[in-house]
Amino acid sequence: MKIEDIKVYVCSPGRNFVTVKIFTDEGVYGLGDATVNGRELAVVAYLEEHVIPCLIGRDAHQIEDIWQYLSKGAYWQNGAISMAAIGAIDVALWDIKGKIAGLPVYQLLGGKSRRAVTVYAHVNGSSIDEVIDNLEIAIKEGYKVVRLQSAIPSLEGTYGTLDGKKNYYELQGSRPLPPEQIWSTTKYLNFIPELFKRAREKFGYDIELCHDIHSRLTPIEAAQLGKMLEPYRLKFMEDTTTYDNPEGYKIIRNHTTTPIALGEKFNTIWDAKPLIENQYIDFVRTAATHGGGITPLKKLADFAALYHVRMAPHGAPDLSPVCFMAHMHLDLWAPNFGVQEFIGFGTPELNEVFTYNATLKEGEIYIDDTPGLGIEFNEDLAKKYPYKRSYLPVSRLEDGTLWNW
Ligand code: KDG
Ligand code: MG
Repeated sequence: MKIEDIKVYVCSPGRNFVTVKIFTDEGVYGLGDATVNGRELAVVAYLEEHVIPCLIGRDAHQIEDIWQYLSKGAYWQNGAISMAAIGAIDVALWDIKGKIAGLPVYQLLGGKSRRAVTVYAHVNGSSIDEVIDNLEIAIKEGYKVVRLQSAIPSLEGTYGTLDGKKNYYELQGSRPLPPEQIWSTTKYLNFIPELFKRAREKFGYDIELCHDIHSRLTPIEAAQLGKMLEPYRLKFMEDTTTYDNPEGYKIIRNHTTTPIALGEKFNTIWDAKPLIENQYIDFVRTAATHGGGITPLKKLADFAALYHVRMAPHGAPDLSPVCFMAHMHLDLWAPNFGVQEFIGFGTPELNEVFTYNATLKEGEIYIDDTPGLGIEFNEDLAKKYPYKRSYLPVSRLEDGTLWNW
């Protein structure tokens, strides 16, 4: 079965997505997601100029060899742009293989390890009171795991809040250039434990709670945070500090029993290796899109399992529904699955362009047995929603120093 053509589509049905479609000479096609938030067109150029010409005429069944060819064979290995491009090709090839086999992708990975995928919802607010009200709604909706983020008094636009917008999609449309936000670690650390205290006082300990810090702390500050949050028994605190120096995570680990999640920006298993083998982290957050596809994520899951590290794939709105479905298959299979991030099924426009069968019941997502990934992309409708340049914000300390966002 030969690869006949590969097309790349950029659309913005609520937010920008880069979608890859591989066509074969047997009439079967596959879909992949190549979205890198704020750098979308760089991946398109990488695919169109440097990847696609090398793949025409190759055997679509040779997923592993094609992965090695695009990675090792490129000389320039790793990096967010190239791995998103390779990831999209890889996921599309798994989609094709499933369709040819007449099996959903999770069956090709080894079959189901659970009935459905437990997800964590985002609960945000501009004050603790608002977060607590929104948490009550999420619990009533059936979620068993939620991520809590709150604006911090006197800090505009704290990460994780919606900046007064109705949802993440409206928020994205409002950023044609990177907005700047102010950060103060002192104000954050003085404030955030109260959020979790209030949540536990009102709702007890059955609801599992997570929190994302977006690498704003130094390792010792992250250790302080972990200790302060210990009484509230979080499922995990995510991205407390940057991962460029894995030893930083050793400091955090040595001081606190609050579990640690990391890895949404990893684009290779090698990024995760020292953190996993030293048991510095508990959950690895790598996405199929940014980590190079299903092929390396399966290896990552198996490696992580040796060290009791569980998978908690990134599920932000800037990953397309194609990545979401790739995660559903990985999550159903992985024996060491932990939890899947989930921000809802998106806007009506998005569900017009991408169609798939996934049902949320009591905080778990069920998919059906459609062969392949089980997702369709309507490229004609996608044309109605052209690309709009859009950025993540930039963070600065109160004195103007550029900081991690
Ligand atoms: O593109 C960056 C977003 O995906 C990121 O800000 C979201 O940290 C994030 C999360 O945990 O969902
Ligand atoms: Mg995150």
